[in-house]
Amino acid sequence: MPVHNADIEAIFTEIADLQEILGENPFRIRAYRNAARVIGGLGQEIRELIEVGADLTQFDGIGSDLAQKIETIVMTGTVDTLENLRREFPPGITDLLRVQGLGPKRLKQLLVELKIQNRDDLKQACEQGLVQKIRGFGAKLEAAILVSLTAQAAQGRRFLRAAVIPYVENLVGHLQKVAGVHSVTAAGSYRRGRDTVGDVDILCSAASSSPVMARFIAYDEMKDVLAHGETKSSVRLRSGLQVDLRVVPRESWGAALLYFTGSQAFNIALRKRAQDRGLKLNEYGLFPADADDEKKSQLPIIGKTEDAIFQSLEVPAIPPELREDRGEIAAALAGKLPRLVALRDIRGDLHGHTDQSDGTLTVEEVARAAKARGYEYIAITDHSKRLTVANGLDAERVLRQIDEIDKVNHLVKGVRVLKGIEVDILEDGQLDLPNTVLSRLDLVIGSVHHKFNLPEDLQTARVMKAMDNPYFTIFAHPTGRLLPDRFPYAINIPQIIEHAKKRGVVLELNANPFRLDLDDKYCRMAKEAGVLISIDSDSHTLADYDNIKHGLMQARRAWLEPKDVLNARPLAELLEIFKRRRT
Ligand code: DGT
Ligand code: CA
Ligand code: CA
Ligand code: ZN
Repeated sequence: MPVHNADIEAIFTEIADLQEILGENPFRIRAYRNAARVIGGLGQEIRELIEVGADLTQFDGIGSDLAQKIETIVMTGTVDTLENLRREFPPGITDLLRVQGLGPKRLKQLLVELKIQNRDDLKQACEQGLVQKIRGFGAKLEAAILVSLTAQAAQGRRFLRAAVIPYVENLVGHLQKVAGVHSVTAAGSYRRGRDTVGDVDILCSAASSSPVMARFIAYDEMKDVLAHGETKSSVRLRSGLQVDLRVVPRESWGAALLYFTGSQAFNIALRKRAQDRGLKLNEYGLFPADADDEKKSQLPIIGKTEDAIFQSLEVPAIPPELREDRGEIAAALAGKLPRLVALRDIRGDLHGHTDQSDGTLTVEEVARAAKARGYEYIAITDHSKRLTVANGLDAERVLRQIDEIDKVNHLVKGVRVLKGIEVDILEDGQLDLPNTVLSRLDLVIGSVHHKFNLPEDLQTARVMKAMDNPYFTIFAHPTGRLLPDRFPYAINIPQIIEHAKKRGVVLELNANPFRLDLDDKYCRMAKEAGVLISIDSDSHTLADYDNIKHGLMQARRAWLEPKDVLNARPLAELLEIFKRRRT
């Protein structure tokens, strides 16, 4: 997950808090708090500054030591100073620091006097009335802590987009049934196709809002109603997912959809475009800038569809996946919006497992599944022998599988089964099978499945060495992240992209919704460097072949066009690329 300024701010604040509990040097503590504040207030993402090689010591309160730590956090998601401090405390300490009303001083009292280890302990102590008895606490603070603990349980997490799809579809269906409803759709980060969503924003247009609100509140997955108004409500579902609903009149549908789809940064940029043209854009529509609020209702507004608003602003319509203020408005104005890759462009899938390793399908079943999807080709890429937990293949079993694939290619017509392997990259950058075996295959996917904790330079060198092997075709799930919370291992992706370009290696966008690796930003970086991306399902079961749609969403967010995607190429071209790589 990319590190945002808010993450760095939170880490520095936690370091300061923990040092304060330990009674460490007040000047160091203040330095961390200062830096946290400065970073929290920056208008630009630190990780982007680092990407362009900016000097972080230009900012107030950031010396070379803190600059170093910031870079480490951006690369790895954490820093030793924090990890070492955390080891001095019970594992629940980070959660406890987030409880409102508890500064480091009070938390220290709780740790010492009540031996509190985590939120559950604290909740219990509050319920037993032990907390109010501590010097300086009192009944009021105890009650406030209890409220904060309850609210916190449901907050602060992001949900996998793929995991909320069933809820969204179900809820949209539920609301569509209300009489007088015209359109219902999910907006927000969900519509933009982000890998995770903070909450779901549902937009509805209807003649009257109250029946829609009533049916929303009566939805049977509902747990808490957080806010309930005439046109706007917020609820929490039993799964913990927050859903915001807005009901708007039909005349404002397009304007509201545009606004609530966001992103916020995109909205600001588009509003500026409106201002520059003497117009005012908000969630109700597009107005002359000088219209005051009273007269507004009488003016003809443009707001019924997103397209109508884009047209009035003389901006070609920008797909939701691109609305992040990453240059899409300028590209649209220059007539250079990408023709985004779509499912119909995908001609095959190059990463999938069979029952020979940890999958469930036979080679023949894989071939038939691919044919049923209308694919031109499908690759079998089982694990290699080091991955014993997945029953990885040794040389002999690979050769047997090659024979089997030949047989299936005779049997099942109309789709080509490609011979591949997902070979482990060993710690020294060697591959887990000899080249004499790899040379018999059509393609070789390389993966890091162990030794995740190497320092960044060694991890990067390990993978680059593996890429030097002429049989190495695709680098799979390059950062190893697992959503929503396993950080990527430390690896220098810009350097990997550069090396991939040099060697003609393809990078994977693993479409498993827990991975989506490379992410959208790195895929775009690869595209710009001229490195091909392979969007692969990494299937272990029949249902997994559908993962491709999650991968496509990220590919679109990365501005990828069919020409940037390896498996949008016809078979003959694909085989040519594989062959070229080996010579
Ligand atoms: P999330 O929920 O964290 O995954 O991200 P979003 O983008 O869905 O954000 P959310 O749910 O807070 O708001 C939905 C959209 O509403 C957001 O993308 C843009 C719009 N929006 C919300 N607050 C503001 C605001 O203060 N200014 C502007 N310009 N737009 C906003
Ligand atoms: Ca949202
Ligand atoms: Ca929201
Ligand atoms: Zn795999």
